[in-house]
Amino acid sequence: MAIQTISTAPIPGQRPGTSGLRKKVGVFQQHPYLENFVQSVFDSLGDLSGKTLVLGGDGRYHNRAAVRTILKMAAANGVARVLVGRGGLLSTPAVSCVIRKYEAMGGIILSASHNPGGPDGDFGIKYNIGNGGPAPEAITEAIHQRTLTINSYRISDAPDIDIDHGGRYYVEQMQVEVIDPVEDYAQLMEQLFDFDAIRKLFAGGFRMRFDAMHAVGGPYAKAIIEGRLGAPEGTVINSVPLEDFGGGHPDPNPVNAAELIALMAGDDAPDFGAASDGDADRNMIVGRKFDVTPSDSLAILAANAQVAPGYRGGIAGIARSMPTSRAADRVAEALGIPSYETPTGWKYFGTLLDAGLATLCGEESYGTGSNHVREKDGVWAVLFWLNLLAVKGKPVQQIVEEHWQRFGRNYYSRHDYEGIEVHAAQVLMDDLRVKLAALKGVEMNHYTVDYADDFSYTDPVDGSQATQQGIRIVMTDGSRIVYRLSGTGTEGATLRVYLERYEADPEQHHIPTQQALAALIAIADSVASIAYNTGRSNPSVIT
Ligand code: VG1
Ligand code: CO
Repeated sequence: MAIQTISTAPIPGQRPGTSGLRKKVGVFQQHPYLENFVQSVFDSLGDLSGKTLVLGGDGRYHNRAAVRTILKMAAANGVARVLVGRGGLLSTPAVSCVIRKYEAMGGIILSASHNPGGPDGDFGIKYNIGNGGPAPEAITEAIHQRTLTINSYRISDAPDIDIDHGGRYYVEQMQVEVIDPVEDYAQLMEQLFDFDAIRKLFAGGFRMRFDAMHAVGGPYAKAIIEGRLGAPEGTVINSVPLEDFGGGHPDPNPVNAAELIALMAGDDAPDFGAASDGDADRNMIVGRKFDVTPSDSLAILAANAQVAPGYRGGIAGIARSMPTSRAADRVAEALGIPSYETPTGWKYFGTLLDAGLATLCGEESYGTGSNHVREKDGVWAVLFWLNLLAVKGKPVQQIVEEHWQRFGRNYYSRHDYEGIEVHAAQVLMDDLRVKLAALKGVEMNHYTVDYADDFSYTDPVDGSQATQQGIRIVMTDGSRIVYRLSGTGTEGATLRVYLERYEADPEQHHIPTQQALAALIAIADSVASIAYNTGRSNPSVIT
């Protein structure tokens, strides 16, 4: 066994996006694409001797090969110990949990999250820091800078270890502990939620379907919901992680989780439906014939947080990404706690959680979480809902409608234009920026523009700044249109248009969402000339 130093040359384009570096599998398979990036991560971290790292991924195609390579590179770079999930599996929130519990220096997550997998699908890698959360921009930028100057990487030629059985192994001097991917996470969930109450709920005949979408959430949901909580076998469907997610798109929204939505719309629908994404950090909540929007889910959990033992003492504040609806802000106001508006991506919540300013966080993209870890957490959100349903004893729909009656309803939708030409997307955004100043006071479709700007953010804890985080047009009644380009895609560009309208009157709470937002949708198209710029007359995905 020997440690080898292999010369290499910089590869352009290794810049992490909203959540890590994501590319087509074929790109990661090109030697030394992965090696260059991993060495750049290690080089940016400084002295690794005596340090522990956590390693795991969502099990997608190339996960195993990447785990093998990274273990040999970690050993060659002097890492003392690596905790790796059995089979190379760890959900994103589980990595966060394990980093925190064992006080690791950080962790490497192998996932492209909601992006499809398989040989022609996507792969991804990201580094999480010692608080368990995604590396902040300063670190991802340092990693990217390093990828531009790298000239060698270090790797051991030791044989592969067996990652499919728990136990302690060695690669060179480095200890590798193959851990159960679920155990530490499940223990944390038991501390946060009233498992007895949820067990009683299931024992009383409550029926649920959890669609793990053939992704890494399956083992967690099975072990916790069917195992510890006693839900009948078959409650969790598509529960075995597959390298290609069964050919599906592991994004838990009504479009991609159509199987679950159809089931929940049927006459024999169970009481409760839920789904999680590729790396199990996203969640979708569904009632009988009733979908809950992620922004409402955040607001409802915040308003009812005290039902869960982990939040009985109250919550300090709520943080949401800028495009997420303002439903949670109304709850914060009623509770007399602060609300925070951050750029898109979980990395911006880390400082607020660390400083104790926010307890709950959420994004419109089916992401909800809290200070229990530093990632959004799909299974956590589902357990929170189960706890809520057990305490309230009411159907999902009733809980949501009562929430609207009390706080008003924020009609909300996101329109995605996927795979449009990169240049066309850039032109659209640049043109919008030029128009912003002139929009103030303009009247369109019975709305008047209060202000229009390009969202920039100064972190209240560390003062770091982020600019150009989404163009927003805010109307005098609080309705909003937001435009952003996705930072997680691997092909072309994706334009996201976020639409929100507030309605206080309960008599007006049952309009179909797209109809309720029709005037704003028309304004969004005309201001940005979406059809003209993208050549698309309709979005490819509406959530
Ligand atoms: C999307 C979502 C964002 C989320 C990010 C990572 O980013 O909009 O809210 O944090 O994915 O989620 P973008 O840049 O494509 O809009 V995950 O579950 O893919 O790690
Ligand atoms: Co995800």
